[in-house]
Amino acid sequence: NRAPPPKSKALPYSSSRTGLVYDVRMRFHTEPLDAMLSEDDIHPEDPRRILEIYDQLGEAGLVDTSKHHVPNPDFALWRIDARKATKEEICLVHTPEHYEWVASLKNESQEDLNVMAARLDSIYLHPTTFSCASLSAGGAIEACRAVVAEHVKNAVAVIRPPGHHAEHDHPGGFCFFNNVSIAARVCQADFGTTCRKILILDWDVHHGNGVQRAFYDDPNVLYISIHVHMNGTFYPNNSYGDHTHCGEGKGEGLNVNIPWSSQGMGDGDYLYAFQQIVMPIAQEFNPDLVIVAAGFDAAKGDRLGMCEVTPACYAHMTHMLKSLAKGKIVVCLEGGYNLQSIAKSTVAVTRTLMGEPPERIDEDIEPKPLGQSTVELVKRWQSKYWKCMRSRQN
Ligand code: 6DK
Ligand code: ZN
Repeated sequence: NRAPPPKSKALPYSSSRTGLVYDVRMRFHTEPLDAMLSEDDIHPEDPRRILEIYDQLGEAGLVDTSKHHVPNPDFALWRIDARKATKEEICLVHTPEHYEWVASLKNESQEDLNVMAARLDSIYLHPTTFSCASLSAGGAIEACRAVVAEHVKNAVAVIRPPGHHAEHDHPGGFCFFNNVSIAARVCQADFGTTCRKILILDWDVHHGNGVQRAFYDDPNVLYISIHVHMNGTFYPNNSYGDHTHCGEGKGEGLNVNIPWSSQGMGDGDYLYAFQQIVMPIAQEFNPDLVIVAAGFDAAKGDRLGMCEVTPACYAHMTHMLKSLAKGKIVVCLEGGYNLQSIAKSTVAVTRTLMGEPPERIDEDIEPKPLGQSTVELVKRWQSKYWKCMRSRQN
């Protein structure tokens, strides 16, 4: 029994189109310049990430980048206005104390913010952090609501700061509010039985500890994450992302971690994990909505992820996910730090959402031995919970 969400400007609907959330105001949150010595020191979670993606969507002719709020029927993407998530919405996932702490940052000096940030885990702070994080969560909410209400066919939310590391009571890994988790909870609250079961598929190269924790005992949200997990030496540097974490209580069996024990994984490994684990389990779960925590830091060229995934592979994964939930899929940006890689990948994903067939992958797409052994290990663990994971031979 949630209060009605704040009214957004009434736009006509276009149930056959792909929606796009992008709002320039999310670019204000930025690492203070005095901490920066050279180009190499620029913080990876940089405002230019969403700008470059938006510019390349414009160059591809998918959106009219000259007008921000006028729906232009000559362009393929349908704009969805972002708005700030409300306290009530954010507190569906976070504690009131955490919300108030993020809100209080707007009143601090940059100097004090730097001192506070130094005590936190992989976080920088800025006077606009609260407003950007609220818009980022609100952008994810509006994208999901538009898809569930069938105002658009599916959607992509080009948002920052990211969210999947943020837990109920603390920030972490460049994240403040857990955008995809909040959006999932809001949709369940607002749409009830038409949006009960939600799949959150996380292909960011880092484990989404915050999403896992938010839904660990939840019977209605399936979290599947594919990520690098190297013995505590890869962010978030703990063991929660290993294959043994499968959920608890009523959520037992509804948490699926696919942890690569090394960097360098590529299209073959991701497509194999999708064919062998993600799609069979997702079909058996049969979600009403799919939300992708779409970090593009497993992309080729990313200095944090050091993996090899191509834009065509992201398009293929999107294409497979579109077969679920009657096509109700929302792609929300998480990480990804190579500006060219994230923009090219987002354009490929967006074209796929719009209905273009994914580009063919000519490279060898055999999984590596580590890809195969990881998939076998996860299948064995998950066979306790999923019929489709029990191979017929055994
Ligand atoms: N810090 C994320 O991509 C966030 O999952 C990843 C957070 C990694 C923190 C550790 C780390 C650096 C590296 C280089 C320079 C400065 C800090 F949440 C997402 F954004 F999606 O590598
Ligand atoms: Zn990441």
